[in-house]
Amino acid sequence: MTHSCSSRTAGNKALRLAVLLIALCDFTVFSFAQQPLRTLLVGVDHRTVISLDGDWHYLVDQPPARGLYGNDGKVRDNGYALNTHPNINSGPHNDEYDFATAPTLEVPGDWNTQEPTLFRFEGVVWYQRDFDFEPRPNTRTFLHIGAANYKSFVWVNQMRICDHEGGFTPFDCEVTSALKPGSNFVVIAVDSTREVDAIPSVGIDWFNYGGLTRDVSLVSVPERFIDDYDIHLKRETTFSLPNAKTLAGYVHVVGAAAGTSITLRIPEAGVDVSLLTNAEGNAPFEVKAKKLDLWSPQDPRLYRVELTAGLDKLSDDIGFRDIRVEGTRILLNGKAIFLQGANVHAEAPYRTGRVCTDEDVRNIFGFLKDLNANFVRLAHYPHDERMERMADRDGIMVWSEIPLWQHISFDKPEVYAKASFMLSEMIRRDRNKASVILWSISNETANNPTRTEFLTNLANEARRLDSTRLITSALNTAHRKGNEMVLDYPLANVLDVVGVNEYIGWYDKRPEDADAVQWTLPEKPVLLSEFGAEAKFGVHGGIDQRWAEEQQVNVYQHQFVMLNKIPQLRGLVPWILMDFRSPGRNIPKLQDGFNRKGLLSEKGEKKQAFFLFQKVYADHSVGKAE
Ligand code: GCB
Repeated sequence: MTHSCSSRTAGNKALRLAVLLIALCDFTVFSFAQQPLRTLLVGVDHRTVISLDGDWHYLVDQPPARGLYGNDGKVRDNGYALNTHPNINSGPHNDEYDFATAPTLEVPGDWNTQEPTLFRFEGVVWYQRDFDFEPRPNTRTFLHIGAANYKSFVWVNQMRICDHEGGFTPFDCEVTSALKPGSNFVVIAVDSTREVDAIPSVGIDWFNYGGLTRDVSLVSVPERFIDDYDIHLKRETTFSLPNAKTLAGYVHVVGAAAGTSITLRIPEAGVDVSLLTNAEGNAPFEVKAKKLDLWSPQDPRLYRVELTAGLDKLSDDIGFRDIRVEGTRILLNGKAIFLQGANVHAEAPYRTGRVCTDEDVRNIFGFLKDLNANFVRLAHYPHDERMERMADRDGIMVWSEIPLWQHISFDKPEVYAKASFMLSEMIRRDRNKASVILWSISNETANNPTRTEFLTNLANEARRLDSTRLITSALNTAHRKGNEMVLDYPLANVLDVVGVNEYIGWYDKRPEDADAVQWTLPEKPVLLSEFGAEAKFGVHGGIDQRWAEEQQVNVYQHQFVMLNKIPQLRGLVPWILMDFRSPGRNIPKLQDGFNRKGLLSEKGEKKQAFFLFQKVYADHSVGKAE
């Protein structure tokens, strides 16, 4: 396996540190070795690829998954991975499986909502598909997997190609030497088993959809190819609109000798420059655009950016903007903004299941637009890249998060290594998306020194990887002194923007108690990153009747009284846009396996609270930009 990610930026040092940490950790007990971040082709959705989406044969490997794990716990390369065609009808009897006649699942897609017997299945499912391929000389080919939840083990033509841990980030495995002319096959074992030391850990409030949940493709590139680039508006010490014309970043070419020339063209911005790679194949640059319109929700301007390195050509659509914090204000292109948003899980509207199609994404953004939102928190893990693409086009600002969600083993170095790895994957995939303004490093973690050290290190890594964005986290451990809610613990010091989650009126106290609550918060921009109450669409009653739409509205109205008294409040992010599956939500007839805090039901039915926010956002009646 080629490790083509060389040391080109300070960020990469952090990445290598994470890789080293992973290498140092003894994973043999788990029979799993996370491999270093491989190429991870940036902008892969803008390349011409051979799609392997469609029907894949599958076999279920019920726990303890002896098809995948041997008695010693190690991954078996000599079982289903071989995809032999056993003698079923004649001759000596051998293996008892057969992909060729096995049923199929559609990729991308979770297995839970495709096959009723797999609805509650958490464990190992084996996927297999044949494909034709004609290798071309002087090219390299990668199998790109948009995401597979949670661990993946990949074989091509019986050769073990790679492993990956993490259910929400993409990975590439080089398959050049495994491919042959004509018919080939790929086998992927996906294990969705929850583990205490995984990220997320075992207790989650969403549905653990398993499978090859995002697009799978084969990507062929010339021997020298662009694997990574970062093209952004240069961050000056102070922002000035007339001077905001300089673009900066790097383009990295795998296999390039020092001095290899790369062209960077942005025709509509009057940029056409030749860059030279250094010994690491990296070409850092700074270039002045002749004219540049900055990206904003009002004008989500994207530029066609063309990169050429020898035979490799790639174009991407990129917006340029400046995001920073000044005191308690958030400034976009120098102007104070207030974020009017909603939380979103990657739950497909109408059909349920994991979001994986253009239509799912269009539906979600349709709801956001209808709500008059300018912001979305993509909870609690990186979503399908289509979401950020749509956000870029639609002018919706994004909070993107790694799945460090409650109950994390902060004391374990291997858990830190995983977290740092996921952070690198998330940032690498989306650093060229103008819509993404916030990287979130965690959600709701207990306040103690071990966690604070862990998250401080992670925040520092995020900053090293990307110094152009703001770092945040959703905190829920404010302590109460009478009517005062005080959030004063040290983690807030390392964040640019502080996310506060609270459920006064639902988990905590009565809705009207919010009116008297006074918050003591850090002198930083604060987002109410979660607040809300459950209501079942169609249930009506008094304002104090639990599950009634009227009560959900009542909770929010009292919240607004409280929130209007927080001077540094810079955003509203109700929990949550749409009801979502969560197997722990077991109140029959009301929840039926869904968290009902949505402003809409999973069928897209608008509850009264949806209209409340629609109006508040249209009138800008809660919260101020400065
Ligand atoms: C929270 C969590 C979120 C849950 C939500 C709830 O604090 O961050 O993941 O789904 O509360 O509904 O309980």
